[in-house]
Amino acid sequence: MVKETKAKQLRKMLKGDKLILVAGAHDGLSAKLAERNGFHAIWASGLGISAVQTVPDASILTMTEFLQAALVMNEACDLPIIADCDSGYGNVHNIVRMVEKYESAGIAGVCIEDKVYPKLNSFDNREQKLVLIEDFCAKIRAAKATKQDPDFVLIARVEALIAGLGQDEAQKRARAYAVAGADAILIHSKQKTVDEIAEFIRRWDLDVPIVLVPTKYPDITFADLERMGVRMSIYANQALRVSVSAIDNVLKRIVEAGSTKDIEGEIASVEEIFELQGVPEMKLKELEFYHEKTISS
Ligand code: SPV
Ligand code: MG
Repeated sequence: MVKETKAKQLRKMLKGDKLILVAGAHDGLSAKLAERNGFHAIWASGLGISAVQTVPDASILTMTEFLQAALVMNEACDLPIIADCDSGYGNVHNIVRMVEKYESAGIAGVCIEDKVYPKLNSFDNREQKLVLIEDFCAKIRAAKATKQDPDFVLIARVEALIAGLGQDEAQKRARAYAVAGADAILIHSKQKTVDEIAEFIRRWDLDVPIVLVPTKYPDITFADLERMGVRMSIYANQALRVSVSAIDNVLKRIVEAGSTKDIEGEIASVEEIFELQGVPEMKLKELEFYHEKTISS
């Protein structure tokens, strides 16, 4: 039987009525850990991929570097990858090449946001500049016209609330992007409560699913999201942030204690790392390929 593509899996989830839980990843290991913990898809986070190279999330890395990172995640786990493609690395011509490259690499879907290129992370407190609605609709049309696989997903991200342009502008943009062919609308907010998002959703009456990134309003629960009819919730940077605090904490304690005795019981064993790297499968392959079973356990 032919295996369902990851794009089809993502498309099916998007068409369903269950909340899709998406974990932000910054490398293959974080993608695999998200899979192990029951998430349904991976967000190849622009913030995360930039952060692990210690550069700002401000279109500093190239599309090729972001794609390469998404590819590593795609190979590391069986979950569909949604690539955070920022503002699309340029204009409509860049979007065409972007979709060709991401789709042919087996990425299940991409998300583009209506900010200018180069962009700034949404939580950067400098001015957030948006492109004209018509220019962003042209990007959506270019992406739709380029993709070969009908299941390949295109998410359009509205940054009007982030830019402080208000609810009317957010609705206007979201509607235009849905009409231009977006498969889902990601509405982003940096408010500390859910009110702004709730208001947007109350007014949303198109049959195009809503995606949230509840970083700044962490009180919202899965049950709240389901009640509000949200289709996808992206936990974009928690894995990245915990890795920073965990690494920092352990390294600090080693230096302070002068040995690793006290932390040894708290950190992953080398065997667990081997497991995540696929060493058990590697051993099975050796048994399969060598006729004399001389492989040490
Ligand atoms: C990312 O993870 O890169 C995102 C989400 O785009 S945010 O950082 O909230 O902009
Ligand atoms: Mg991003």
